[in-house]
Amino acid sequence: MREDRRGRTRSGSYNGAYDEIRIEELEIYAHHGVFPEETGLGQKFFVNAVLYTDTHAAGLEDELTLSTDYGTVCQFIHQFLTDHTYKLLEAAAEHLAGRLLLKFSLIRGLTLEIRKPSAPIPLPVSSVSVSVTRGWKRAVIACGSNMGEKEQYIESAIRKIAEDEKCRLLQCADRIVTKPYGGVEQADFVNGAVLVETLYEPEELLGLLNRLEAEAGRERKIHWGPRTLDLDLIFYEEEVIRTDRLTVPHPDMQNRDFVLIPLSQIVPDWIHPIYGKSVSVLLEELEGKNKA
Ligand code: A4P
Ligand code: MG
Repeated sequence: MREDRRGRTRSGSYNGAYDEIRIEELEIYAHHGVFPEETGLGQKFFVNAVLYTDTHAAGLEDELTLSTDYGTVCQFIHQFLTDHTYKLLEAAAEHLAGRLLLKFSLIRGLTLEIRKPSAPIPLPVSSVSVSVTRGWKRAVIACGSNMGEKEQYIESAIRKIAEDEKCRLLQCADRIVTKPYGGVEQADFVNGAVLVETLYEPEELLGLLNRLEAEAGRERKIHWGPRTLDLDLIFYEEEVIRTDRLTVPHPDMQNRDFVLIPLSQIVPDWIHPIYGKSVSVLLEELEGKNKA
């Protein structure tokens, strides 16, 4: 369940998009396949797409510029699948889905199916297909620095995140100066946080954050020690993730005012998926504990 931008909470949405534009059985002659006869001669493909969007304004105004022109989308799909050659339907679907989401800004998410009715299988099968669902996901990233030009390290990281084509910066908290947390004696930190929407999966987003830390000359010497730049993934949608490389929500965020203060400015109502409490409530509770 989540709240849409009209203030209601409904289930089954795709990032606040409850409406669908459907494209069915778009026929395209193209050259995707593993076998030489497929890439050489080519064959027919059929594309089905469900575009998750919000058609409310376009519907009320009866105005195409407020919606996504399905004709243009069909042309785009046709052009893409004839300009490129992929061995796998998985690759064709993955790359096409990403390009559609980058090109058509009102599409929040999509389900894309590419079907091959004449796949070279020596058995009576009417068709094979791959279907993927992709879309813009919301994520919250916290940033910190306590070495050198602290503000500049943070500014530059936020600029690079905003410039990445698979990220859109939605909100940016004010920077705050904080005392070091964690028992290591070190200089004060500058902390901040941003809300982004992204086409990256969580591990890919972590990869981007780690790259930006490396570009800022970050060295991992002392756990919780001084750093030019620290970028932590705090939330990724309502997901709870525990892998060797990544824990989301960040496991110590509820104990850190330098995370909760910037978050309370940009996402005060975001519900922590494990504690079931909003960021503002977590901050109130932490402030209560710190006073006690
Ligand atoms: N990792 C797992 N989950 C995540 C996640 N959600 N976001 C892994 C980012 N990274 C995640 O992190 C070690 C590994 O954690 C990463 O390689 C990644 O795969 P690190 O940043 O290299 O190690 P670290 O910073 O020494 O440890 P840690 O626990 O990440 O420290 P934090 O949490 O970053 O805290 N005091 C103030 N006032 N302000 C601060 O910003 N920061 C810290 C460091 C200590 N005290 C502070 C501040
Ligand atoms: Mg870190």
